[in-house]
Amino acid sequence: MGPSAYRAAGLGDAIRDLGIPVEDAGSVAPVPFAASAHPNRAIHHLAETAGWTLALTEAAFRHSAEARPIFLGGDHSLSAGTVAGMGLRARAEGRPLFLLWLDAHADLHTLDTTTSGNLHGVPLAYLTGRPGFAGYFPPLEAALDPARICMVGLRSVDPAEREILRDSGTRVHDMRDIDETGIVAPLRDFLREVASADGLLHVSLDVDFLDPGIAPGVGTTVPGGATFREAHLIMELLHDSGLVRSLDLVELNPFLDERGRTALLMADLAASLFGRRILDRPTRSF
Ligand code: B3U
Ligand code: MN
Ligand code: MN
Repeated sequence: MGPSAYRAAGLGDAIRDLGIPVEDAGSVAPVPFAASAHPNRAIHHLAETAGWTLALTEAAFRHSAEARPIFLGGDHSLSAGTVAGMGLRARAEGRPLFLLWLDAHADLHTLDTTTSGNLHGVPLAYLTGRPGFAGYFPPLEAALDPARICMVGLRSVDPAEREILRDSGTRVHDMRDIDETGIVAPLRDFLREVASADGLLHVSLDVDFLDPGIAPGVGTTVPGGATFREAHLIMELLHDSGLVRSLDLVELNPFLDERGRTALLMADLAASLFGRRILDRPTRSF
């Protein structure tokens, strides 16, 4: 239902209004994937998620040849496919892929460490090539270097994820960091690194990155999230950088939303990322 809610919220027109041609490529259909049964009994929807991952990897690679795709979800496990596909795109262009993960969570569980069994908690472990996915998820052709990931917004991290993050080289800015130093300097720092490596940047925006007071339409709200202004500022800085190639909008649950306000906010944030601004201003290099 998430993609329908974004369509109803006018996501396509919001970007068209900026003078950017938009094509709705419709829905991706999962392909069958014969995943083995996993000994961790908590895991559910494994074969289905693996099938989606395969289909989304191919779709992301194909659509990113000529466009800057926006992937609408849906569960954050979809990033296992979209980021894998963008990894193939980056490889085809001979450039490194960088990933900005805007989320309350680290989504770094392996199939062995997840206790909830919710596969939205595992995409980053899969994408960085951590062990334990073989036979259960599609083979990963281009693993992402954890040092090319920047996480912003963390405020709910499980012990196993904390362990993986330590010494990973990933840039991590939890909410305390944002409170203490703000988001502008660390984000500019990361963008500078992407630019100097001539990288491709994928942005994955989980609804629960935002404070539940402004974005209630998600199953895993965590208090103390990004404000309206912080989130828009991030999108504006991303736009000014000119580095973003692709975007996930994930974890929207319209059943939990209030009169579509979360869908609308997410669509507005995407519009900011694609260039909507309050006033024209000289683009400040970062
Ligand atoms: N780390 C917990 C909670 C969680 C992760 N991602 C979301 N929630 N959205 C888990 O279930 O893996
Ligand atoms: Mn997530
Ligand atoms: Mn999350």
